[in-house]
Amino acid sequence: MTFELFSDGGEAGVLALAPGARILPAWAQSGAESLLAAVATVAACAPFRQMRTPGGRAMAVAMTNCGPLGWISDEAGYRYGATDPLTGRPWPAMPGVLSALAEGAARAAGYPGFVPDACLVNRYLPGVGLSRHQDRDERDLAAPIVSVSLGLPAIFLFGGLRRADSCRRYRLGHGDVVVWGGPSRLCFHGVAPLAPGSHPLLGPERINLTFRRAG
Ligand code: MD6
Ligand code: FE
Repeated sequence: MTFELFSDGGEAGVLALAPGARILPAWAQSGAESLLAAVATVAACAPFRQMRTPGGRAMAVAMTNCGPLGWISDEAGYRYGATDPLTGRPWPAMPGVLSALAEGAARAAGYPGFVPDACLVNRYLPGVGLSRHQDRDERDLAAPIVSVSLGLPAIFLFGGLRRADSCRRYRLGHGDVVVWGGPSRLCFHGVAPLAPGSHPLLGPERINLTFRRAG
């Protein structure tokens, strides 16, 4: 692995991915079952669906959202909206166990006072990945993103501020949390197609939660 031990006053066990971006290994592991129960309540109201890219193709990753705002992709582009286009209802409220986890992880990574207003839930199956992109649809780029990985491990590809910059590879396993902001907030990143496997809690799935300050 290419992790470096965080060396400028961070807590033991916190790893620096890049300036402003940190991995909290296994941070969410002990609470994973309650996080997954919360995700199930969200998905019961706002089902996982494969959104369309602006080019009209179905995304391989299945997504849903909770919180006041949800991330949406369709032929009209990428944006945040308060209404689930599938159900016509507001996105389900963000369960307290999710917002509390995001706030605590952000604090531990040096971003106190993080109050997310959007939680994007991504579901991957073996063979599914996410192509390289920047997260720049959020109005408040000063706030970090908190990313929680559950279930099957994935290789997270982390590049630089230009699309052409080469990527480093990090394995994100069940319960690992990435907190990402400051100078690396707009770095390109993606997820390599998942390897086949089965996780004790989730079976052949990876769930990723990303908490943002979008509005
Ligand atoms: C994923 N994550 O890990 C996709 N974006 O499934 C992201 O695209 C992401 O993990 C911004 C910050 C952290 C992330
Ligand atoms: Fe992203």
